[in-house]
Amino acid sequence: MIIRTHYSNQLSPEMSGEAVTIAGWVHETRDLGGIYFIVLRDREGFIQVTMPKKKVSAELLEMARGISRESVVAVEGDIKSEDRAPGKFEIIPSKIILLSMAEVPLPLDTTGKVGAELDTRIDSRFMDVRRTETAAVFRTRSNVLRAVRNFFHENGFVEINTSKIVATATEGGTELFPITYFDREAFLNQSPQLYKQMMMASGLDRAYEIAPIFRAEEHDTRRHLNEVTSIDVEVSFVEEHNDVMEILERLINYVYREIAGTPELKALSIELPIPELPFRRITYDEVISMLQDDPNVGDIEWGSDLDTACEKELGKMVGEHYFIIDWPTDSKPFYAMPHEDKPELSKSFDLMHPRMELASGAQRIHDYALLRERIEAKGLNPDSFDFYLKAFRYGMPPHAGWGLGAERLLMTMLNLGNIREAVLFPRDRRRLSP
Ligand code: AMO
Repeated sequence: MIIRTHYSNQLSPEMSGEAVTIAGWVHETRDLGGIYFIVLRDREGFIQVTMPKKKVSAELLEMARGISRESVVAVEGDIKSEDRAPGKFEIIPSKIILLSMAEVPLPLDTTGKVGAELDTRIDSRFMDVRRTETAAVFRTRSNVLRAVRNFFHENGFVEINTSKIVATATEGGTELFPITYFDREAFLNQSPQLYKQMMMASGLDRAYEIAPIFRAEEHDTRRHLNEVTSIDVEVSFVEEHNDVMEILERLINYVYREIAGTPELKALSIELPIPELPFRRITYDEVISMLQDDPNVGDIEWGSDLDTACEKELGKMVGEHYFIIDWPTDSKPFYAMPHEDKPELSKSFDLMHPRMELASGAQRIHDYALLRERIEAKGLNPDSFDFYLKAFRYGMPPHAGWGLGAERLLMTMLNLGNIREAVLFPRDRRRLSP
C-alpha cells in the first residue's frame, strides 16, 4: 500500500475538513508551549502540521516532540485552512507514524540557514539533495536528458548502448583507466567514438548514446571530471560537418526551450535566455586573428589547441553560443576528415559556450585507405584498430557526428560555478566516494 494519499502540492485550503495522509521528512519543528509545529517536507514542498495542546492527545504530542529533525514520518490528519501557514492550510494530525528516526547531529543543514562547502555537501549527497535548490538542479538534469531523448526520437534517431570496457584506446591518447579483465588488461572507454562509427556501417543511419565516458586526466579544475555523461551522436549519409552542427544547435535550442518554463528553474530563480539560431560559425583561422593582438592571451602557435585564456577572451567577444570550425587536421583525432582542397584543415568543429567548450565533432573519414594512413600518421598501430577498420571495408557511408558533455550543458544552463554541482557523485582526481 502506498503510504501517502497526497503530495503537498495536491493539497489546498479548499480541501478543509478532508482527511489525508502525508509523508516526508521533518524539516523543522517549533514549540510555542501551547502549540507544537512540525514543518513536513515532501518532494513537492512543505506542509505545516499543527498540534494545539487542546486539540491533540497528550500521547501524540509527546511522541511528536521526541521526533528529531530529518526523521521520516507519515501523518494522518484533517486539512484546515489557515492563512498564516505556507499554502494557507495546515494539517491537524490524528496519528503520526515514525518511519525512520534520524540521528543527531545532522551532517548537513537542509534548511539553507547554515551554508556548507561543496565537498561537505557531496560527502552527504543524499541529504544535500533534500535541499530545495540542489533537488531543483538534479530534477533539471533529468528534464534536460528527457528533452534530449525526445529531440532525438522526434528526429529519427535510434538509441544505442555500447560497451564501456574496451581493449584499445579510442582516440589514441594515453588518458585511460586500465582495469583487469580476467587475465588481460582492458580499459574504461574514453568515448564511444569507434563504436558509434562502426554502427554507421550497420544501416541504423542516425544513432545516439547517452552514457559515461572515462578520462584519466589529472585535471583539477571547475570544469573537468574523470567520469562524464556524454551525449554522443553519429549520422550517416552526410557530407559536411555543417549537417551535424545544425542538429547540435537545434538540440541546444530545443533543450533551452523545454527547460525555460519549468518550476525547477523558478525554484532556482533562473531566467533562461533561449539561444538564437543559427549559432555563429568562426573558423579556426579567424579565431587566431581575433586573438592576435589580445593582451590577455599569449602568443598562439598556428595548429595548437586553444587554452582557457583564449576560450575566455573569445567568449567575451562573442557573448553567446558559437562554433569554431575547420580546425587544423593535426590538432584533431585521426578520424577527422581533411578538407579536399586544403588538407591541413579538417571538417571539424567545437561548440562553445562563452564560458567553455560544450561539444566537439567532425565529418569522419569513411575511406578505409585514408583512415589507415591517418592512424599511422598519428603514430598509432592500425593492427590494434582491426575491429574498427573492418567496418570500413564492406560498405561504409559518409558520416559525421559529435559528443556533448551533459554536465557542461547543465552547468552553463544553470550558471553553476563548479561542474561537480552538476553530477550527483562526481569522480575527480581526489574523489572516489561516495
Ligand atoms: P571530446 O574529447 O572533445 O570529444 O569530448 C566531447 C565533450 O565531452 C565533454 N568532456 C568533458 N567534460 C568534463 N570533463 C572532462 N574531462 C571532459 N572530457 C570531455 C566536453 C567535450 O566537449 N569523440 C569525440 C566526440 C566526437 O567527435 O564525436 C570526443 O570525445 O563537453
